[in-house]
Amino acid sequence: MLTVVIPTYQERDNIEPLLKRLKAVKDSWSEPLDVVMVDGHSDDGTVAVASAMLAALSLGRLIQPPRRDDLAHAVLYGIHHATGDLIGVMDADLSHPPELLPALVSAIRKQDRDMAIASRYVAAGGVNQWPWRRRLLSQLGNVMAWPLVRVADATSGYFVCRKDLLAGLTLESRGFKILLEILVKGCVHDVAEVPYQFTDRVHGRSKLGIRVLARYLHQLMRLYVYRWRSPCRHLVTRASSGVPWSVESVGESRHG
Ligand SMILES: Nc1nc2c(ncn2[C@@H]2O[C@H](COP(=O)(O)OP(=O)(O)O)[C@@H](O)[C@H]2O)c(=O)[nH]1
Ligand SMILES: [Mg+2]
Repeated sequence: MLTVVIPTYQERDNIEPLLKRLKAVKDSWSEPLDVVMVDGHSDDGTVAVASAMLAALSLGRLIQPPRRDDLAHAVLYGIHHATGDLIGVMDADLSHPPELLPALVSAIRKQDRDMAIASRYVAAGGVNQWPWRRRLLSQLGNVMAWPLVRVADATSGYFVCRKDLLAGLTLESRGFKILLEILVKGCVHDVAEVPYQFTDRVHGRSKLGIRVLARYLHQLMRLYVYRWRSPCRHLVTRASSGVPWSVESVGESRHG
């Protein structure tokens, strides 16, 4: 089963089209799919719209950490509550087409990979409508991560991985790019990159800002130190049992 974790903050107008598209994917696919939306205490109506639609479409549920969270914390919180053997992570803003999920899952199940990344930077992938400055920043982010992980789009926010891949990893909720954190700490090499066209959001605003960039640089620095202290000794780190992963434990309040 695939559990899709979707962090949301002030995404009211994107929820309906996103959940309708996810429902269409679910209905035309043999893989069981459910959705865990993790809301960062939006006050624009996201919670009410999402909770009602998730229930009406029998797609999943919306949860909220007790406090206002960050993006990385929201994703980890969602993974913690996910029940599928596969975990997907995607934005709520329609930048990440839900129709790609079957290709991502198939790359894992049929090619026996640990992870499939929706990639903007492999052949046939790309970004639509980005100003050159955002393109440059994104490319730069990947170039800076290249010595750590040999994937073209290590800063993608859209991926699917085996949940047991996370076994034993301590992922930091103050980190920003969870994918990069998993790739580095898990020494994940068995990765497929599936091309897609990133489309910029139509509704709402990106939360990417200077603070987020600074956090990315900080995260990179910590990951370089981490890799220097603990080099990868083996290629695949697929654990079979035990505590799946660790993150500071916080209570839960549930909606819908
Ligand atoms: N729960 C939670 N979700 C967030 C937060 N910040 C952003 N998001 C969501 O995370 C996803 C990525 O954020 P987005 O603004 O699209 O960043 P961008 O894609 O880098 O421009 C979107 O679905 C947002 O609604 C946050 O602080 N908490
Ligand atoms: Mg986005």
